[in-house]
Amino acid sequence: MSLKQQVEGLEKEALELIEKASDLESLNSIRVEFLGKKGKLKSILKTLGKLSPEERREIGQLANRVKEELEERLREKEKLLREKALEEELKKKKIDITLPSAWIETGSSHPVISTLVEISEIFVSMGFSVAEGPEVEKELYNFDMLNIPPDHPARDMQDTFFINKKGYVLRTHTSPVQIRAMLTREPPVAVIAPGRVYRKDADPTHSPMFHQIEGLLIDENVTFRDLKGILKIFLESIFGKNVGIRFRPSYFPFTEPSAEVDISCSVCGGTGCRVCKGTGWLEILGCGMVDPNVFEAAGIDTEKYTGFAFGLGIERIAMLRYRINDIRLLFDNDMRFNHQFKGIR
Ligand code: FA5
Repeated sequence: MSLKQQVEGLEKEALELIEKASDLESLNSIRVEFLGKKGKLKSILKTLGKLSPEERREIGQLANRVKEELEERLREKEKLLREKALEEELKKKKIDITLPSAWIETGSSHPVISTLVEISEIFVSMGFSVAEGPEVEKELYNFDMLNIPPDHPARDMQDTFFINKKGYVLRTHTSPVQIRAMLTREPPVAVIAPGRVYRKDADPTHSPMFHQIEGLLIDENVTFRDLKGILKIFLESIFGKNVGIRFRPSYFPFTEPSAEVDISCSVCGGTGCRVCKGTGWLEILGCGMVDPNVFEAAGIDTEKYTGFAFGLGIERIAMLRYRINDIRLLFDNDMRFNHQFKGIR
């Protein structure tokens, strides 16, 4: 067989094999077999030296054409096989977008916590900073230094949970943080103290664990008018300009004069319900001018400084905002209730 016939035969054989190749692997072995360094085409070309110059040119040209053609065919076939492989892969991984998705429960902040954060932000925007104190508190700070000595009837105003450590109680209000602030800061002082407090109390508007935010401002020439102004700004930002606000004279051992503040009941719109006990109003905070006895106990100059303090009940505010008619709903952890507050902030 002449060299020309051998090259043409090789071309035919290779083209047939390329045509039949069904995967990339066999295509690659065809490439190696025919065009590789030790491939069939190369070994034929090695014998070129034995030919006359004309024959060498002719076979040389033929071999080049065959090489180019085979390369071209291999490229085309490779493209085709790659597309086919991808198609099959996609077919295998086909996603049924009509299938129901896996249920992922998203959490949300509790209405009491969102209310607490929102209230804190309002006071922080007015220049108050946030202070903290422990929930297991010294009786000294929870009562004595707040002008409530042992055996004073005022201790009965807040039914206390005592613990097995003498001299300590579960704090009944956030007011002991006032004492902590006075003992550690120099006036002027402007702090709020949000946190949990505990009392032996349970009915639709009283919970044994609830949250308060304490406020304390000490400076020269602070008056009751400043207290009213600050609370008015705060209440209007939470409840809107049309909210009914009522200051009622009251008594707290650590403030003089003292007041309690009521808000018109948004649960019933003021007509009377079990939240407002038929009165149309709900008490949300206690406040007053810091009693000089408290300043003296904490070593603050009563000649120079005056101050106001307030303590507000977060749950009561959350109840009015979201029209919740029983405080206990806030702590039952019923998911049907909790889910209603998703995305309120
Ligand atoms: C006090 O706790 C005072 N420390 C507040 C204060 C601070 C007065 C600074 C003056 C100066 P009182 O016991 O009234 O006050 O409680 C304050 C608020 O907490 C109430 O207005 C009410 O909104 C809320 N509150 C009281 N008891 C409960 C309870 N058991 N459950 C839910 N909220 C309550």
